Amino acid sequence: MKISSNFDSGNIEVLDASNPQQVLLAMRPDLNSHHFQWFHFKVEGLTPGQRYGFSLTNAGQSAYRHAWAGYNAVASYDHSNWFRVPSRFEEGALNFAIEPSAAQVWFAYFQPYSRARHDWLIEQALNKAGAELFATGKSLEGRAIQLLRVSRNPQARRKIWLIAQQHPGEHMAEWFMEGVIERLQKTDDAELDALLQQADLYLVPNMNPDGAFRGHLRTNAAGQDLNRAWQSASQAQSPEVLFVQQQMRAVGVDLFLDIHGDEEIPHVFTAGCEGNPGYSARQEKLEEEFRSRLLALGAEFQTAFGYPRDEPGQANTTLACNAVGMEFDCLSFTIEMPFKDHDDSANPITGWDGKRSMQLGKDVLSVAAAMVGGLR
Ligand code: GEM
Ligand code: ZN
Repeated sequence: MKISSNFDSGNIEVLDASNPQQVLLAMRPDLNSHHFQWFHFKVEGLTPGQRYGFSLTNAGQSAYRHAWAGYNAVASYDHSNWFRVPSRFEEGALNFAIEPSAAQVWFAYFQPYSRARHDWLIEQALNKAGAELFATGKSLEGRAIQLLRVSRNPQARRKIWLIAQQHPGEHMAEWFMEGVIERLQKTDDAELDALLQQADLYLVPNMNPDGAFRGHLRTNAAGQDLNRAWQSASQAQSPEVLFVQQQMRAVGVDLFLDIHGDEEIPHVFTAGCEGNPGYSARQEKLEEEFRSRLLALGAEFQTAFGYPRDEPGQANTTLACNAVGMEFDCLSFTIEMPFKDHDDSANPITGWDGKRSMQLGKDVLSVAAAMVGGLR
């Protein structure tokens, strides 16, 4: 058996592979940071039908160590079709086993969104969705951070921003963006037409390419959590955020959505700006309208479960959602998708996955279309 992780978003260390029934593994922390939770590795040389067991021995010390209960790892024989493998969190380790039907299998924390697919997605956006490359930032390690603009009416007044995967292990976020970009390729979409009559879209499909490539959970190559850098972005520590902030200040923002994944909560939910200094009744009404419209259209979404609401004035304004909502006095949300499943419509075979993330992206465009006239 050969175990490898020296590829895009790979992350695993092999501690002891002498017993194929219980291969001992460990997740590697983010560079210059103590966070870890993401894993992604390939196992080759398997005998189909035989049982193999794997143990992530340091799961109990991970960033969200309470998140493993009720979590099942994902696996794939072709790195394209992913399925859940029953997993158990016991004595600080996450254990799962497989009787493979092929000689090789990949395991991951969530269906990975590769850099190769990212490059393809940018091409799709430019060649098929009518997007233009509005600006390109650079990560610390020199990877491109594309800011796409979709502008179909020169008179459109609203600016709608969607950014994804500030947290590099939250791969569902770029799947969501793929859904957005796929819908933008439709030619007979009245909602989309209405939206783009009034608004330009600004899309950043991947905010943290270094972290994603390195198999990080939460930080960039400097060990900086980008979603804590929005009051102190710097070229040295967080050029990824600095780039987007500069573009936002040049363009303006009327609606901001920051796309994330949550390790613990088995539901799709939003987090808003209720704790911001200056949070207004107007913003509150817009937040309520967004949530009720997303519910009403039957999206995989709910409002019963989520983060505790911030007390008035107590928001952490280093977060993108809060910083942008405050600076631009606009509707601003963090959208959270689960690593586990959306229990309101659970699918034990796949759990929450890329396809469902894509659909949510499409559904959110419908809400934006319905609300675009009332954003200001
Ligand atoms: C969070 S972001 C959400 C918290 N937002 C509000 N408004 N309370 C983070 O950055 O830690 C979760 C995530 O990473 O997905
Ligand atoms: Zn996140």
